[in-house]
Amino acid sequence: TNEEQYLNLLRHVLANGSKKEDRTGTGTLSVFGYQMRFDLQAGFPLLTTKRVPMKLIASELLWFMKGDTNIRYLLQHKNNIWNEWAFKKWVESDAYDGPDMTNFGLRSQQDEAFNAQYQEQEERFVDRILNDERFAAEYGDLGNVYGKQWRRWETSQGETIDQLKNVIAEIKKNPDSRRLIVTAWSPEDATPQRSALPPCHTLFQFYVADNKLSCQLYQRSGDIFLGIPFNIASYALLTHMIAQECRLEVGDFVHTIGDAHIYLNHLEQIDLQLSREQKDLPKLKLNPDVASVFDFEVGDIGLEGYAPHPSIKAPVAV
Ligand code: DHF
Ligand code: TMP
Repeated sequence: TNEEQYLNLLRHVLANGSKKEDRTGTGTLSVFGYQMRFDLQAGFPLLTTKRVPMKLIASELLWFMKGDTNIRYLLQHKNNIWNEWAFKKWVESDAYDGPDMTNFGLRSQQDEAFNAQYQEQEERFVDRILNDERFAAEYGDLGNVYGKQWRRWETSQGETIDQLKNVIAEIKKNPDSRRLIVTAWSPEDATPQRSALPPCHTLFQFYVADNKLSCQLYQRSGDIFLGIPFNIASYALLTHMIAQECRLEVGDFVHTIGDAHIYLNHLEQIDLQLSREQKDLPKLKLNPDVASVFDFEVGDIGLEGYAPHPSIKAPVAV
C-alpha cells in the first residue's frame, strides 16, 4: 500500500542507517539514496499512523505557488512551520538586541530556563511580523526559497522565469516532453547569505502517459519523521492540482531522496508510530470549479475519510 512505502523507509533506515553527525548537532541515522512510489489513484498519501496537518501542507504549498517567500502569509494562516528559520536570521542580525539566542534550537531542548526566554522572544518576533509591515518585509523574508525559485527565477541577464507557469503550459502543449522540469536549486543561491535554508526539494519533473500525470521529486536531504510526511502530501497535492487544470488523471508520485535521515531524538516517536495499525487512506477533494492552479485557496482543498491515529510530537532540528 501507499503508507507501507513510508513505513518501510522508517524500518530500512532503523535497520541499515549509518550514525552520522549533521549541521544541527543533533545526530542522525542516515542512508544515501532511497526511492518510494505512491499510486495517487489508490488514495491520497497522507499518513494515518499519525495525524499529519493537511491545512498546514495546503497553506505552505499555496505560499510557494504564489511566489511568496515571506513567512507573514504563513502566520496569517496560522502556519508556524517556517518560524525558526526566519527567527534565526533575526537573532543573528545587528538589529536584534534581546538575550543571546545562539544555537537556540538545541539549547531550548536542554535548558528549561533558556527555553522560556526563547519562547518569549519567538512570540514577540511572530507578533511583530504580523503587526509591523516594515519589520516583516525585512525579517520575515527567507530569501531565495521555493516561492522565488518556482515563480521568479532570476537569470544572469536580469530577466525572471516563471518555471511553474511554463511547465504547466508545456504539459498541455507537449505532454510527451522529457523536459518537464522545475528546479529550485541554484548553485549561486545555495549559500547561507542568500537563502535561509538551501532548497531540500531540489528538482521535480512531470511525466504524462495513458492520460495520467506523474511527478518525481529529487530531494537532496530528508528528515524522515517530520519533513518527509509533509513533502509527500505536498507534491501529491501539487500533482492533483496540475492534473485538474490540464484535464488529466493522476498517476504516480515518485519520491527520490539523497540523504534520508532519522534524527536521533525521534527514535521513540518512531517506535510508537510503527506499533500502530494503518487505516484507510483519505480521498482528496479539490473544488472542481477552479480552472487554474493559481486560483486555488485553502478552502478549495478538502479531505474525505481522514481518521488517523493521534499526532506524535517531536522536536525539529534547526
Ligand atoms: N528542518 C528540519 N530539520 N526538518 C524539517 O522537516 C524541516 N522542514 C522545514 C524546514 N526545516 C526543517 C519545512 N517543513 C514541520 C513540518 C514540516 C516543515 C517544518 C516543520 C513540523 O514541525 N511539523 C510538526 C507539527 C507542526 C505543527 O503542528 O505546527 C509535525 O508533527 O508534523
Ligand atoms: P540541511 O540543509 O543541513 O540538509 O538541513 C535541512 C533539514 O531539513 C534536513 O533535516 C532535511 C529537512 N527538510 C525536510 O526534510 N523537508 C523539507 O521540506 C525541508 C525544507 C527540510
